[in-house]
Amino acid sequence: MSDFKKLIITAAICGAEVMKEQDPYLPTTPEELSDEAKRCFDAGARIVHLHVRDEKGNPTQDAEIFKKTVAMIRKKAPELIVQVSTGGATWMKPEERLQSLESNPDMATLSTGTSNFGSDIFMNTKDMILKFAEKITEKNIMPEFECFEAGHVSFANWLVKKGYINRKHYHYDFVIGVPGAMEASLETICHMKNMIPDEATWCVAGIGRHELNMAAIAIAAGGHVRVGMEDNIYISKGVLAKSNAELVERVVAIAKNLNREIATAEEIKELFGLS
Ligand code: KMH
Ligand code: ZN
Repeated sequence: MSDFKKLIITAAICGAEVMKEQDPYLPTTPEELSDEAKRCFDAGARIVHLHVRDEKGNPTQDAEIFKKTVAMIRKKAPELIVQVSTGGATWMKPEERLQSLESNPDMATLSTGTSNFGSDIFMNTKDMILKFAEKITEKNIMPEFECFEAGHVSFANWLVKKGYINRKHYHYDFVIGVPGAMEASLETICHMKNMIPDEATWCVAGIGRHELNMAAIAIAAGGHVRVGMEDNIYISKGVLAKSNAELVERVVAIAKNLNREIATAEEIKELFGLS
């Protein structure tokens, strides 16, 4: 298990699935996303997991919108680590998804396998993953392995073993509780965390009503946490969170009660080998 004891909180502030009609508090414009990223940083998040939307509020991987949003985040919260999504939305083609890398982020997600995603399929074939890994490596971006299934952890390990990804440090995100994919449970977390290399770090993103309990388990067990409106829009049963920062504050409170300090951005950059 990694020696890094402090807690890394990632805020997934928008995603590609929730729409403003469902949640009027969802940030979607570059202005709103950058303000929200800053609020989350102030609340204790050190990584922002970023998707963007077009003028109509629909998911897009448009390079210019990513560039504009990332630049605004860097201005408002210069220390925040920016992680762009290469997952996009389920219907997007690989080339479209890869455009986010043009925004010069610190990190990017790398989904390491195909999974069910509600009624859709989130497609990540071996060829696609190798291409994504190559592009991410070319740009010297730190990948976060997005694992929706246990086999995705195996494939991420294989990428490392074969040298397709070669970094100072590896960070895995277990996205659990997506309808049709790996269930959100203590057993799932234990199984997936036992598969990763010793010095790697692991993060849990529990989907929907699983967000809070899975975060609590991860914090207690030495893992790290992702929360935000991409994964869950409620602060309590039937009550929408008014900001992603409320969801971050809630995990900070759990961490404090469990005596886990929140990592600084500087400490994470050192661990991850981000310059
Ligand atoms: N929106 C999901 C289909 C990622 O950001 O890398 C994929 C996703 C993963 O959100
Ligand atoms: Zn995402």
